[in-house]
Amino acid sequence: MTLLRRSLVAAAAAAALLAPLAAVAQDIKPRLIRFGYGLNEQSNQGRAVKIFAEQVEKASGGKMRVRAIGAAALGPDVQMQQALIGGAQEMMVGSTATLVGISKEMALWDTPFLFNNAKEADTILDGPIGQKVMDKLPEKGLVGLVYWENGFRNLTNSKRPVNKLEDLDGIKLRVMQNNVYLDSFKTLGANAVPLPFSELFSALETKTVDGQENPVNTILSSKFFEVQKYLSVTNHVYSPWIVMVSKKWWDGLSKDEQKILLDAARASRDFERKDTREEAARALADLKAKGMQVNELPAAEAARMRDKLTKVNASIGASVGMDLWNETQAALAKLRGGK
Ligand code: TK8
Repeated sequence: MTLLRRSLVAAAAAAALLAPLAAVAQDIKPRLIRFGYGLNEQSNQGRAVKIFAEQVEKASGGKMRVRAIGAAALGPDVQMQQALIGGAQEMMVGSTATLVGISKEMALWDTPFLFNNAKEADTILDGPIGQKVMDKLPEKGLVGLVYWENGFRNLTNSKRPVNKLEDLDGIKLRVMQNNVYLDSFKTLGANAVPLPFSELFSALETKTVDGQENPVNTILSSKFFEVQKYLSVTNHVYSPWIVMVSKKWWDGLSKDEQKILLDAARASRDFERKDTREEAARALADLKAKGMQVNELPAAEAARMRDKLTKVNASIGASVGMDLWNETQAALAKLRGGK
């Protein structure tokens, strides 16, 4: 054989070999899931996204890969929600409160003092009412998988301890981009300013705002203790996070792939709630050790705050629908009445 002929034969043989390989490679090219979140990697949110990612990769035998992208590197909650709707991003976890502009029923979870404890929150969120609220998402281009715990929210600021309602007067307080929060804190006398979470640390640092409200876990993991002196324990609302998928993308998955995601989301939820509660139990002591001055509101003042805050309830009922509102109140009454 001439040299030319030999190399032609070799090339043909190589092509014949490579063709099926290319087809196989196409087949096993993993599905990439860009999973965005707002807090940093060291937070309870970051830890739980990691658990989710590991389970998805394992259960799919590496055919689904999760690229976890934290610290709002894909944008704050509201921007990621739009990216999911448009199909430019596959998954995210964020506050239900920032989702209300898209799905008004989510405002149910903004109700001040709705839940008395974590058990009530779990029961309602994981039960038919939580599902009903989540079921409103697909018509908006989103699929909700599970609720995680952000937690009961507390106030911090750089001006003074909040011991009574009047101490909030004129405090420039960052709130989430959500009308219930805006109205609630205006009602309490604060100068409420909506801002995305990703801008919060520097807004506190530069004193663009005096204070904010978030669960103790976030106050710790986002290092707000570096720029906030006073922490007032108010537990004014229980704030859930919601794990969501782009519906555009979800609809193209097989039933098996969807099940892998749902199973992993449920496992991550169980991990996340346990981890968050363990961290919350030590967070106050940690924050004190880091120099924060912590106070509990006297009971009479807490009652005044509660009284003022629950004035927004009527407007929440109107916007989520009175059926859903009444169903929730009835379910809670039943939980509290029947042991
Ligand atoms: C993180 C936010 C955060 C929320 C807030 O993206 O904005 O204060 O509590 O957890 O969703």
